[in-house]
Amino acid sequence: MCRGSIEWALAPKGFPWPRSKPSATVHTLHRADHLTAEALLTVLFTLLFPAPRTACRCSLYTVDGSGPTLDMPVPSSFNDVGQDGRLRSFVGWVWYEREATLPQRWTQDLGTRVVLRIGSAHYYAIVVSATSRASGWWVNGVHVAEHEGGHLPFEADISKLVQSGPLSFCRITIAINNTLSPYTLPPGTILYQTDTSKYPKGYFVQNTNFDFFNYAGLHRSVLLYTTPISYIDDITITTDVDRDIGLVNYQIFIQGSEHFQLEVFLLDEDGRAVAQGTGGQGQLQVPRAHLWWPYLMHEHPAYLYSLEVRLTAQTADGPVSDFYTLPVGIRTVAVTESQFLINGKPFYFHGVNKHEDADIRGKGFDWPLLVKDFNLLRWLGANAFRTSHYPYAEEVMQLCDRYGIVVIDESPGVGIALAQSLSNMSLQHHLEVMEEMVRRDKNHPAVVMWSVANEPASSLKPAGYYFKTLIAHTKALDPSRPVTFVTKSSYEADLGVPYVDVICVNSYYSWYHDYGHMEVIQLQLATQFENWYRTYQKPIIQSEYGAETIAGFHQDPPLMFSEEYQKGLLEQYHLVLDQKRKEYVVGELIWNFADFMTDQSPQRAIGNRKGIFTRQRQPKSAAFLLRERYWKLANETWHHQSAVKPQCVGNSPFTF
Ligand code: BDP
Repeated sequence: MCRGSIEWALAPKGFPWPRSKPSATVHTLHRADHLTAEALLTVLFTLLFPAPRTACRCSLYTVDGSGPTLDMPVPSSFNDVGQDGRLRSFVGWVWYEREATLPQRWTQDLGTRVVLRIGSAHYYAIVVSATSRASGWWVNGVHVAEHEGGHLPFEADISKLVQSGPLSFCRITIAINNTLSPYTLPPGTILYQTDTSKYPKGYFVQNTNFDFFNYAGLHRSVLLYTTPISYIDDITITTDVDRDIGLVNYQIFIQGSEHFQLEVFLLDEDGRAVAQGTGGQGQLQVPRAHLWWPYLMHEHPAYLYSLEVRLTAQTADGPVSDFYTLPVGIRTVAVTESQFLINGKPFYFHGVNKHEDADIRGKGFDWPLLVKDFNLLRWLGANAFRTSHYPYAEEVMQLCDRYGIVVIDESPGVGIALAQSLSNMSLQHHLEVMEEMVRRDKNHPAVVMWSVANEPASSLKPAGYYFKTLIAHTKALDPSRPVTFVTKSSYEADLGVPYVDVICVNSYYSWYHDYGHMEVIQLQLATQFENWYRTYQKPIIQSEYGAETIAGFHQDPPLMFSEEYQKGLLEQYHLVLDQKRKEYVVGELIWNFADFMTDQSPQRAIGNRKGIFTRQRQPKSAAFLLRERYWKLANETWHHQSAVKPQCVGNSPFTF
């Protein structure tokens, strides 16, 4: 497979988000914000898929590239852009390919390191690159990277390849397989149907235990960027506060040279240096620090300093310099028996669960959609969300930092239903996923807690060891944040909850149980909270609750699926939440922010309709109910001395 002599790098240790900087250029293969002229010429990848459906990874090596092709935008899921139903439900390998003309300096200057960065390829990806136009695609290519898991970035150093010949040309081929197994995250199974009286020969379907469509493709940015050969590979920031002094602890990792000097400056929002240091690790002290506060908790939320890191390294070819700027929010997070504290003040999560999901693009990253969602969150008075049920795009996390939207950052550990998926093999992969996720998101002040899974089979016997190990590992990777997973097991049976810092519990009273009977919600919900708290004395978040609602369906008295029923159910939950938040309930996250696509089933009318917004982001009646509640909660939890309180003014988008 590896037909070249290139030294290829699999997901190096660090790789901070590439930002344009004096020592680096970013050349995106598709996005408008960094686009160069060459990239504009071809914005479409070609997707090729073999006609017979095959779930076998090895078909990659025999396929000759024949078969239908179509132009494919990136980022996007491939499923919904075409008119061929077979592509929508396709399971197996697809190939993305495109050519890029590189700036001459990248290919001629051996002191430049050229990196290919893939934001997300769902699910399994093999990347091959070539600099020759000879023979067809996939031939003469050099294997540059391979990655498992659809929601986290990976990189390959392709310098040697692109600098090996006279051409400023590079072809990138990315083979992606969306087949899931009991050992992938999320897990899935392939069911072969062998009864030839009912199914054609070789027929199979892919089954999953999670409730969202298994969209696949290149979901996030594919970038080419450069650094010098000696470069800043990773930065870890933790912050603390001592009276009014902000403490910023930094650790910087360098690659490509053992002899270097580092200078570090912390700039405030006006660009003034407020602290400085030298060396690979240290502590910066910021007198009268502006803290990073969540949205609606302070009149100046989300204060971000900038950490400027300047590297001067000695290499065989002389000195080189690299430069990186990282936004830094100074804040603390702590958990007591009954509270979640941010900057020492009780924080109540009033927010949503989301999905990366939209018409046509599926799980493909889309700036207008993202900005719309943030405007809706702020309109709603939401101060938090959970990245149900996988890590979201890096741009999402960046906006959370900027707007003060607090994040429970969840791994793709969703649908862990079989004992096999709690095996050592699965655990090993899950540990690696947490490493990738913590490495990617550790410096975001908005991230206040890790969630390692959603609704796993946590009452099965292996779950105790699995979650003990997984949570301990995550804490070792990042001792500065609490760790949880989201449970739907009973308080008596759950074997993972003893290891979490905060209990996150999902329940669907009067929806999946006692459906139609809203009168039982208050009793059942109060019992749920009391049982968990009596057993563990840990703060609790109602991490999901909600009701399926078809926008425009009205029934009074309320019936299931009507807007009135969704509102009525929410109101019943709120009555109990209002009692228990005075004691130990520290948050409520509605299921779901917006309607989203799922597999087809008799329970789903073109997707899950529990959104308070439609998939097109239009409000159902419940959105207005929730908005009133969230702004009321915001007024109660406003902590700054200033008398100015947040206000929800009519329908104005500028509500603070
Ligand atoms: C919860 C799951 C979520 C589902 C939701 C539902 O965590 O992924 O979409 O149920 O059924 O149990 O709507």
